[in-house]
Amino acid sequence: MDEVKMEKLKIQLQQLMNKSHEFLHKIPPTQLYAAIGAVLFTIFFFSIVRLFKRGSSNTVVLTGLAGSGKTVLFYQLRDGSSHQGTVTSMEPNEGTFVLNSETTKKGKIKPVHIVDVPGHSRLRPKLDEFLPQAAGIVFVVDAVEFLPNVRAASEYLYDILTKASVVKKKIPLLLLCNKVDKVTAHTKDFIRKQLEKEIDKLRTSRTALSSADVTNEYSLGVPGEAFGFHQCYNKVTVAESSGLTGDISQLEQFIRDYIKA
Ligand SMILES: Nc1nc2c(ncn2[C@@H]2O[C@H](COP(=O)(O)OP(=O)(O)O)[C@@H](O)[C@H]2O)c(=O)[nH]1
Ligand SMILES: [Mg+2]
Repeated sequence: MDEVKMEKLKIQLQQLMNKSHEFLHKIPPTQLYAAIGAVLFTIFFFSIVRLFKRGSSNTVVLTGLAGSGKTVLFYQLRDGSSHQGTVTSMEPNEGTFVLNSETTKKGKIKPVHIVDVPGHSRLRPKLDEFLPQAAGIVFVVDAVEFLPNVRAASEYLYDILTKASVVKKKIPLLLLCNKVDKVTAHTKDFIRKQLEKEIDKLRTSRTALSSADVTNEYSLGVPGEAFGFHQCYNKVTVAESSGLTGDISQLEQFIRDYIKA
């Protein structure tokens, strides 16, 4: 019984083979080659696209001085709440998730990998670990307690903007002026200008120091011109937020500008 079935199947298969053979013979060879070429090209094209997709990062690094509000922002992005009082600042917070504001959207959304790296100097080597794989850097500044910290913030920002891994890959940076819910918060233009002034001062003192020293770092700005963020190799933009009230739309926009959903 089984053998008969097999025999039938064999014959059917043979017929099919013959038919396709005939069919192929009817097609002019040039058309055949063109078809094969098209198929091969398509396969090639899609493997290249896949390669690039895998290479593109979905990491955004949140950094800045301690107390600027990174951890609160991290929780706002993930959960849509500030987790007041349960926040500690001594370890990097890390997570891969779909932004809370996007969870109601339909369809597949690409999750983002957010790393909150504490500004504590002891943990700064952590930053070197995460920066090379970043698609974007968010430098958080406390817009209220800004002036007492302007020097420290500028030094930290200077270090980031001259890192080879950041400059070579032209990683975009968002200067995020946080805590704008407070009336005493400085404007983002004021903050940008003050940071530019301070970095300008650092630039002269640091190049004087390191000219004979190791120079694997990159220099900032244009020699002989006052420093401005527009001179940076990487794109630097300025925005405002309040992690406390959940006003983080400009931050989310930045993230989605560089990590397509
Ligand atoms: N008014 C106000 N306070 C904030 C805001 N974001 C954070 N804070 C407060 O600033 C302090 C430091 O926040 P945290 O997220 O721990 O800062 P981090 O050290 O950068 O992680 C906390 O007391 C927060 O409640 C904000 O948008 N507005
Ligand atoms: Mg923190």
